[in-house]
Amino acid sequence: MRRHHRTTPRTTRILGSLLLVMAAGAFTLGAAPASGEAIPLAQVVPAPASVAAGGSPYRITDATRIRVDDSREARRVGEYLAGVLRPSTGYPLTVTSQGRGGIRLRLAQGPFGAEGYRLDSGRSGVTITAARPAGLFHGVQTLRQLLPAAVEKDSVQPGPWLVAGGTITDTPRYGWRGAMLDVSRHFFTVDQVKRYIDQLALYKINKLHLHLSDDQGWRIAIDSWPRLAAYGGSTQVGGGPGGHYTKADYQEIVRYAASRYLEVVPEIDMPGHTNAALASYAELNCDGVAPPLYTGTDVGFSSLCVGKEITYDFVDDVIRELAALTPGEYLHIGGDEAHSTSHEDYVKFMDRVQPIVAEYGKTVVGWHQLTGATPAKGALAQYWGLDGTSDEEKAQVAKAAQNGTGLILSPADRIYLDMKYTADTPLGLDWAGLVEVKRSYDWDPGNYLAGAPSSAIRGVEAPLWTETITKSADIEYMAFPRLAGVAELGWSPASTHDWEDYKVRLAAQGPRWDALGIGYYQSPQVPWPAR
Ligand code: TNX
Repeated sequence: MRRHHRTTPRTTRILGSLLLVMAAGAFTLGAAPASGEAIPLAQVVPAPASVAAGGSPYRITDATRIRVDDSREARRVGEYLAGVLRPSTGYPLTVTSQGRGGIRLRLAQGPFGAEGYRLDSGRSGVTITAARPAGLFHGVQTLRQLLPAAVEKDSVQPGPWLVAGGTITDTPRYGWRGAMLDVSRHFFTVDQVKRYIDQLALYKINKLHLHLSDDQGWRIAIDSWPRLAAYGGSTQVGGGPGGHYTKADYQEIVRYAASRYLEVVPEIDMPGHTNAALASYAELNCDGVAPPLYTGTDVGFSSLCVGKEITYDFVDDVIRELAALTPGEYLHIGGDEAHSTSHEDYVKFMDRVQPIVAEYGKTVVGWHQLTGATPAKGALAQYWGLDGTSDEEKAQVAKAAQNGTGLILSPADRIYLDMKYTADTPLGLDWAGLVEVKRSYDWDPGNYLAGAPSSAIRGVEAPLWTETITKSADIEYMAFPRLAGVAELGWSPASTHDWEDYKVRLAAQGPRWDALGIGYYQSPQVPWPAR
């Protein structure tokens, strides 16, 4: 369902990449072009749908203004862009609706969809046109990558600040391009989550799935069941102090994400992965006895009591309060690894709980085990299987997809960001195998799960489970560079998929991450420029 085709023939693109590498080879492989040369339009990650390079570059100077339409949202995107460019350029970059030339953000009808944009660059200016503010925002991320990596620094840099001439026309392949952060196994503060949001926005990720509850911690305040957060949130893996978001904290995350055009998808994992809730309220347990808090890393040992009516009062209250905090369309109810719930109980539970989500106006998302019950109409299943997943399980998911359940693809042996890159990776787990950068990128979501119609594929999502992850530097080391590849799988047309081309574009991100203070894994598979 691609609207735009690459206007530069593939051979030209490959030749272009070769020339780029050869030119750069005079310095170091993949390094920034010599000053005075602009970065090629085709170097962007995720690869744009269509690139037509040519004409004079635009040079940002101290006279450049950011011109926006008279709309609040266009102005907001303009201010965001100014916030990115001012510290490194040292220019005033006034945001205004007056004048000519400069950097223009323009809302207009056109074949852009909800998130696409066109970027036109020439001697007199750069114009980003989109039908919706999200498209302007994604176009701004493209513009950032067309400027030297030093633009990402927070102190004044020499420039020059050239944007190559030409046109990029761009629109995403999938509407769901997600990242999940597990804030339950280890708690992450609002500021840590915001930092990750900023990093996700660089690559046009548009969903932030927060795994808000698990055996080790309940992380969101629920007024009607206050011990969930106060007690159930009081520890984490390893026994540290844990933490939780107040409703105000959570709303601040939602607001910040929205300002970067990401929708927050909250998850309360049920009926398994519920020890923190069971520990907080004895009456939720079938035997009426609260278990102790749990700080280990086992899975599959806890279950809500499917036969007790109070379980559904609890679920109703939690979903009602969480839905009220959620402007987005989706509410994730987990459903994975319910090894302590019988199949019969699991089906019964999901039959009771999915209508509650609908009652509060939200659409169900569940891990793919939900397809073992009866997914509600419109529900999405998040597939986290791997090559070794049994044929029956794959067939069950494919069958649900044939019957209308949408799929979000999160194959564990491809895009679980908590998997180690190599046996030497100091962080992470390896139950799904080792996942180097190439393996993470080199698959096609549109042709991945046999029997699932391609129309069922809503997109991709990269989960980051945090049993071994305790700080922002850990998040960044595991996410970068793999996250950029997931973003490309979700955004770019399948026709652009090419590891040899991608790895050169990816290498050019390294200096940007350095400038942003992102400590990434320097995979030997990628020709990073010398630092
Ligand atoms: C499986 S994948 C889990 C999580 C763990 C993760 C560790 C899934 C839906 N459940 O509970 O944290 O593996 O990689």
